[in-house]
Amino acid sequence: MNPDVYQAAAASALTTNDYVLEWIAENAQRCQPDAIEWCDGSEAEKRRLTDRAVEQGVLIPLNQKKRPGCYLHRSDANDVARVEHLTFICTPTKEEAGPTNHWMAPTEAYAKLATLLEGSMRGRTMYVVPYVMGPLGSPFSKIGIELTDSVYVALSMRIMTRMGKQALDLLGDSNDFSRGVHSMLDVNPDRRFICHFPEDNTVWSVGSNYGGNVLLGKKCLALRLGSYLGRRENWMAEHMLILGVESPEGQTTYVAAAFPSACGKTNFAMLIPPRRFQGWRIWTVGDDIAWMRVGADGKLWAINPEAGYFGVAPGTGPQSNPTALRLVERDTIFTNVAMTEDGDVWWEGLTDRPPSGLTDWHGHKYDPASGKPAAHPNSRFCAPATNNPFLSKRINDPEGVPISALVFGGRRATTIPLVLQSFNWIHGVYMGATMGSETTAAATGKVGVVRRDPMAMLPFCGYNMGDYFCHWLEMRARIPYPPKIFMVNWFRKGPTGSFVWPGYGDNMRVLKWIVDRVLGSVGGRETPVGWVPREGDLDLSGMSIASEDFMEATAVRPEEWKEEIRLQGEFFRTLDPYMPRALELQRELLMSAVEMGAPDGRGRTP
Ligand code: GTP
Ligand code: SPV
Ligand code: MN
Repeated sequence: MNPDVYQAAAASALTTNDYVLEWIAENAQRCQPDAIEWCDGSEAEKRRLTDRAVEQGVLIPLNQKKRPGCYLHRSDANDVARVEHLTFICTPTKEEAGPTNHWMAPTEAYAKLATLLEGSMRGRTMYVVPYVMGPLGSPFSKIGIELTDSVYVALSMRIMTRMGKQALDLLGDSNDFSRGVHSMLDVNPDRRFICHFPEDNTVWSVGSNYGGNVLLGKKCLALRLGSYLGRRENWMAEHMLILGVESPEGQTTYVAAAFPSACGKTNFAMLIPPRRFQGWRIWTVGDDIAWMRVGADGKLWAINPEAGYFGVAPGTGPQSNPTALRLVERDTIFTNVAMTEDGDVWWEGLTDRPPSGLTDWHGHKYDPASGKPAAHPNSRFCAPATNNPFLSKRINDPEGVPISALVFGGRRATTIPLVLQSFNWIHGVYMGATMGSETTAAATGKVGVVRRDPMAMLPFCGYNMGDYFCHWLEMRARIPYPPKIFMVNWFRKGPTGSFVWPGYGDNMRVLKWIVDRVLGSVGGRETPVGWVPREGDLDLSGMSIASEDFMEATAVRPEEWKEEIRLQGEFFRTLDPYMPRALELQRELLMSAVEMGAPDGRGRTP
């Protein structure tokens, strides 16, 4: 490398931290950038980087009258989602990564990626992106630095995290920061690897420029490294939204919910209650990730480590998520959505029919007769949390918020009722551990097949899934006042193949039942597999749902459950010999209960 490049970088350094400076020198030596630029997080820097991205064609300015500060990015057509088969947990032994993760030995992974990174930034700028995950000054928070040759990543990290000099100021001369190295290389799937080194608090990501693969604070640090650190340090890093339910009397109950990718977290976190629930408000704390630990009061407390939303665009419309539409009115980077004639954005579900004169996500003229979507099914918006009119006031609270209920949910056409309350913590952990969901476009691969996705963490757990279950079970002893645990399913289908529950805003009715169960103020029906609301327990007023649809939505059918529990057992066997015995015993208990239960599935009434 031209030594001047590093000299110049050292001279403009935003820190005197030798650990940071040495690490940058080492990576600059390897990647050979033409320039090194420290990101301070300022407005001037945002303008400069945005102008540069536009010049390079990385960002396309949208209609600035309609969408001030908004830009469109079109990713490479082969680089549109997370790549789980190219994502590796690089622990010293394969056992530590466990049977659900792809594993590479650390020495092998470092060597392989070092070769790929050799000279990878020639002709490019290396951006030094310091960031904080979590509120500044919170005991929960973690500091990371990402070195990247993508201006799109630098600008997106600015939205998604508390990015800039403040992170380095907080770090001081400490060595306790997460080290991320990212190079797009030539965006070639054959040279694409996302490697995590939990023991070194390090991630190296090459060959992609897409979302969860490259915004290293998000899935890589906040979930994969985070879950590993959480186990070591007795806290939990979860793929969960966090919301506050405020009653008309002004009492707020906080709920965290884990749904797999593209299964409704952002929508649920921004729910607008139906008219019937006048005076009720849902406040968003987070829409994707929760870091939770036990507070001095013995409750479980959560923060959202992120500062923005990287949300799914398709399906976001004025009916489904009006709040999200307000989020993306300004200062938003869109990826792989379609563009209208007048430089606005469009995606399937924004309006009933595509406007004429659309440009599709590839940048070609859109032909509605093609049968293909105009926006990629995993197209996304990246918007600052401060755009959210219903952002929780507690968003920067260093202590976070106390969690009263944990909710697990998947996309299941059959079997799983609208809502189910667990009998106790172990049963709740069992519900999370056996979660299944039909696959979506958020990851590459076949869409629509049921796969087990424990706690929605299958792609994000940074260590052995069996040990992760143990960690969940062991947390019970550390939480004197644990949250109640529930399971939901917005996606059950009737005999005609359509959803039996309308979902979206009407999910408020289920949320209200959950909150009331926590407060102990509403009844339910005990079934062999948990508690469900009876028809009168759920407030259905002001909505049109046929009684048989409600019965279908909440039905617990022994025949379906016997098969479900059998399949859950099959999944557990794939985790042997790491499965905790408590969960297998819970499974057997549920199976016996189902076998003994009332054949009509009606169970007992309290
Ligand atoms: P990630 O960002 O990938 O983690 O996804 P997410 O869990 O935040 O999912 P999101 O809220 O973006 O929703 C994904 C898709 O599910 C969208 O197309 C929504 O329209 C759809 N969806 C969300 N909530 C509901 C619901 O209650 N019912 C139905 N039928 N669909 C829903
Ligand atoms: C997910 O897939 O769960 C996401 C999007 O939230 S990504 O950041 O690409 O992982
Ligand atoms: Mn997610």
